[in-house]
Amino acid sequence: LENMGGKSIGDQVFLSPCPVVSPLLLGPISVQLSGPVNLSIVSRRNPWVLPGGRHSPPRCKARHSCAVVIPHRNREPHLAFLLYHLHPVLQRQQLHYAIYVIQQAGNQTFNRAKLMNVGFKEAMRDEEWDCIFFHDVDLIPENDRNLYICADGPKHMAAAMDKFGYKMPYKNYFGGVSGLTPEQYLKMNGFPNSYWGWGGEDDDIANRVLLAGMKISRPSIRLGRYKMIKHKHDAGNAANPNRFTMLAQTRRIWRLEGMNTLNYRRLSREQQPLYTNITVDIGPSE
Ligand code: UDH
Ligand code: NGS
Repeated sequence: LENMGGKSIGDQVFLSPCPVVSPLLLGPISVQLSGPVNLSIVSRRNPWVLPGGRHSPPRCKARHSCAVVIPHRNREPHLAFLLYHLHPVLQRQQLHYAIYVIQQAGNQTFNRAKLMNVGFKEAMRDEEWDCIFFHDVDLIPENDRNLYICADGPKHMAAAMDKFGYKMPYKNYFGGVSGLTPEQYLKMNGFPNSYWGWGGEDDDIANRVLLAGMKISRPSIRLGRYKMIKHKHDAGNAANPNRFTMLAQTRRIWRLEGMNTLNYRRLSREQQPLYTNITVDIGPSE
């Protein structure tokens, strides 16, 4: 047991803290976008993941915990592909973690930011996570040294996406994957609930970060690399024609609308082998 990094006192096993830098990290990851992946393949390759998609390092006490929230509807092949890559990355980073998939019920217009607010609330019911990551289903990390650990300011993880030539498309881009401590998230009153359809909600979130007096933190372009699974616009997620008018109002609105006005109806919550599946009715757009 001592060799495994633990001490036994009575029936309890006390593990020593994990190393500051995980010895399991590999650096760049080759992400092959061809070939079929399904959830049973992912389960077989991740035998130590517990129901609900939870995991802790087996031989040391994790220094950091995180919940990963994935807003989702009707993208099952992408979800399997993301889990195939993300579970091993989080394990190599020696994190204590759980993955939450937040499913929008019905076929009303999609609302990514509201689903992420729901994910925050649902994840925090389970545990006081150190950090909550908000993760598009189609973005695959390409370097496991891009750590799923929070920073001094809200962290934009996807600083270098392949579709933007592995650089930022514009200065305050905050889309794709981001991570916030509960304190950072609450300081900016969470995310807007009012962006129905594609576009603008990530810019609103970036504005909230700045308006709440925080600074965006980012990994280097070398580490913050993500590959996007190519896809077409989804049905039910047409571009939001109001997004520019709405963005002009963030300064006035952010304290009044967000986490403090979130309402939704939870339809189900299941512990799947690789993730916690939460289906919600977030209402029709107003
Ligand atoms: N999402 C779903 N289902 C939907 C819509 C969105 O699960 O029907 C989630 C998913 O996590 C996705 C995220 O919301 O990664 C963001 O939506 P998106 O991937 O549609 O947005 P993105 O900006 O792509 O990545 C827009 C379509 C680009 C089409 C380009 C055609 N060449
Ligand atoms: C901006 C959008 C963002 C979007 C980004 C990248 O123009 O929501 O493009 O889009 N902002 C507005 O529409 C106000 S992408 O190239 O991924 O389709 O994330």
